Amino acid sequence: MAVEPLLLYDHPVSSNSLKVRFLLAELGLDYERSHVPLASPRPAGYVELNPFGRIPTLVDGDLVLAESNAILRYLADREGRDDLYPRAPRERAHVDGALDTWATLVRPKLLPAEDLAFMSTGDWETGGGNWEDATDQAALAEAVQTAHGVLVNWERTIADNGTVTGSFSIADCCVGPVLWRWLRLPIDLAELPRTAAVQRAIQVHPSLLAARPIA
Ligand SMILES: N[C@@H](CCC(=O)N[C@@H](CS)C(=O)NCC(=O)O)C(=O)O
Repeated sequence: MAVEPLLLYDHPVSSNSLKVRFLLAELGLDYERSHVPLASPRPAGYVELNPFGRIPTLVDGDLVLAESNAILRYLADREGRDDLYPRAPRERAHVDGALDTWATLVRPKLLPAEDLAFMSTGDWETGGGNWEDATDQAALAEAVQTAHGVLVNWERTIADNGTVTGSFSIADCCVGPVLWRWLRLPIDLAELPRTAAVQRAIQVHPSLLAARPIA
């Protein structure tokens, strides 16, 4: 019986989609991509598949899975990659904690600066905005300060070897795309050496580059 290829509904500029492409590259899995426009409303067929209309969604045979972190967990488990998502409860809890911390506490505080810097300056379908062109530079500076503030706390939760949890895992796939995007924002990470080390490692990671990041 022919095995259907994985199908990823994604968008080239979406950081949540890039997370999944980053892991798919790391796992060496083939997949097809279906472009979902960021403009609202989303195509009706997509909303049928994913009622919240958010991007990405992964289809694996009869499994339809939304939520990028759930997709990361699923794919690592599917491929039996305990190194990327450990089975041992304590180690798994550490990675799960990192994923949840990022999604609930860190990511929401970084997004406003990205919106101000890029949403208003570039073509969001193709990326390419520049923070220097943002009209409200004072608001952007304040949003960057807020982001720095949350990263001060995050810094205290991560490892000191250029990974989030001590060895490369799906937590790095989760945070990588956003830290990569922040290379294009005016933030000073001099006092956050662990965060800066993760950002440096991600920047040259072959699987991130294979996932073709654009910003
Ligand atoms: N919690 C969801 C969030 C997905 C999400 O918000 N994706 C963005 C693109 S990165 C999106 O769909 N934005 C369009 C919108 O909010 O309407 C996940 O992790 O997959």
